Amino acid sequence: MDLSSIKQSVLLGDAEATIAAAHEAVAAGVSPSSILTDALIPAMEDVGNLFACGEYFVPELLMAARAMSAAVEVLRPTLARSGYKAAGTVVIGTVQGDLHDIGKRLVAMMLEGSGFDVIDLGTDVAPEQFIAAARDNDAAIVALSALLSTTLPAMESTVGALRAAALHENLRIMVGGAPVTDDFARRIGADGYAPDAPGAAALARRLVGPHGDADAN
Ligand code: B1M
Repeated sequence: MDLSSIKQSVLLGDAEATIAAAHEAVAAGVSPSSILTDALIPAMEDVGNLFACGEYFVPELLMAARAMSAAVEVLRPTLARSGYKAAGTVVIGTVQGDLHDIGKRLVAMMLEGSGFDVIDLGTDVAPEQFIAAARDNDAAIVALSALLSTTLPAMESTVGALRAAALHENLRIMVGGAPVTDDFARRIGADGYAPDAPGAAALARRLVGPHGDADAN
């Protein structure tokens, strides 16, 4: 079955059309993992590229991510039954003292669209909460967001606490948010920094890739 209508509806940010097309594909017997890997993930990659070259802006990104999330909800029950193996679990949250969550939610949606299981802890998340969630869910990645320059120290102490907890040697930590820079990420010992949601999804895939790119900044 031609999956281009799913891809196209995500690109257009049309959630209703994406849901309908996903239902149609499932009814036609297309496997949910194929819908994800052959249509939804490539669509979000295209969205990321359009954003990177300045053709798409945050509203288009949000609409596409919403359409993609809606389709993931259609597929979720069947994906679980079909034994689809996610790229890994990402625990994400906005660091302690910071209540901004729009960009972080966008990042979470893009990560989900890239095949990760995402556990979103919300905002104002204490280091101990990140540690507990990463441990309990055997997370591959912990993703920290901060929007205030005053909460950058909380980001640094969360990275420190995660390292001190020594959960497992493959745990990767990625950071982002408006005041965060590549330099800052390196300085606090994060494994990677991404400036935006599509970049975060690409970074996460690199971090869990064959070389596990520690320091993929
Ligand atoms: Co606040 N706020 N805010 N605010 N707010 C900013 C961030 C600010 C820049 C506004 C300004 O002064 N011009 C300023 C911070 C200045 C600074 O520290 N440098 C600021 C301030 C000062 C405050 C308060 C202190 C205001 C006050 O009360 N006096 C207060 C703090 C509250 C707190 O957190 N403790 C506050 C409160 C709020 C609201 C609650 C009203 C609301 C948040 C609502 C919510 O999130 N649910 C709010 C908002 C909306 C903003 C602005 C207007 C918009 C932020 C946003 O959502 N952008 C913002 C000004 C601005 O940015 N123009 C501002 C859209 C979003 C898609 O982008 O979040 O940058 P962004 O996410 C991007 C990237 O940063 C990146 O990808 C995303 C998408 O591409 N990214 C990651 C984000 N996380 C990532 C993680 C990654 C990778 C990439 O890997 C893990």
